Amino acid sequence: MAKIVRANTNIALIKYWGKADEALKIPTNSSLSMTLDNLYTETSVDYQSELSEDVFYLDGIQQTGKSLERVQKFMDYVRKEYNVKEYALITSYNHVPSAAGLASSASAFAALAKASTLHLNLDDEALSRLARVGSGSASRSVYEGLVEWEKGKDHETSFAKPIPNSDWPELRMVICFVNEEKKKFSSGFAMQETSQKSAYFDAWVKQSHEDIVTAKKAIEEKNLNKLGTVVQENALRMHASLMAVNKWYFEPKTIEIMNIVETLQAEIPVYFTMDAGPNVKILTDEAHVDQLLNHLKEYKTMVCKTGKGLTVYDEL
Ligand code: 2P0
Repeated sequence: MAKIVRANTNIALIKYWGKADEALKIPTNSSLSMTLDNLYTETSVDYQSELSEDVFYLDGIQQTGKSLERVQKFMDYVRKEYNVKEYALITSYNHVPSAAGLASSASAFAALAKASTLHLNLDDEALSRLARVGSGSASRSVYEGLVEWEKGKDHETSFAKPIPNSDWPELRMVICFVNEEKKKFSSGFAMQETSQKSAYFDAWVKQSHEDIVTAKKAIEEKNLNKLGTVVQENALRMHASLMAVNKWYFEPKTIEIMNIVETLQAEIPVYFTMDAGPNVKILTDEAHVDQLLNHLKEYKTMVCKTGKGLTVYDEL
């Protein structure tokens, strides 16, 4: 029986937004993320000589169309890169609401990168590069805790790695579910529109280089106020660059939660970030979670800690 690989999803503290190379998903800026502990994908890949194409089941349902094509394209890349001859039966369970800006593609392609190459025993750097080809943010889900994806300049140099001495067990990410339906438009499309047409794109790229430096310094100092401030600013900068091409992911509840967090900031360290969807994620620490949740009673929430990197286990 094929082994199962679990990959946790990650939330960017400093966002990836824009590609220098569309096919290989080389980004225009480095990004920094927190791997979460309880939103994950579990995947097994069983190569079978009798198959004439890859077959992909997601949450028990055989996939067709775009969902299947994206996985087949990735598997074709694995076959070519690592000289694999067979097609595979791929079975995946997503414990992340798909396509709602909760980065399901990050955990999905990190798990698939490892599950499709178990026999090759690749190191984490190679797995991160491979996961990136599936989905940029997946390069970061290879690792536990706080992670930096250095943009690099080509396939060899663009991969993620753990941030040294960044162990921060008190850190929490509170997810506020605004809408778990499929997002309005894909992040790939939104990134492309922004990088090609937004008057603010160059400024976004330039500023994000500085934001990475600030965030890494704050992590080194374990300074939550400093980290949270740059995290929130960076998210707003990303969304501002997108809004400048007449597109946004925010819904009324997104703004309501942003306002609640802003008011609370006078008292406690809480900072919001949003991705390619309307859901809000709030960065805080263990000591302030209860007070924060008291103000979010009318929303569905989930409290996450930092989570592990890729894990492999035998089928039960
Ligand atoms: C991030 N996002 O850093 C940013 C912030 C969304 C907003 O990475 O095109 O699914 O597959 O490389 O990784 C979501 O984009 O995009 C994302 P592709 P991906 O988390």
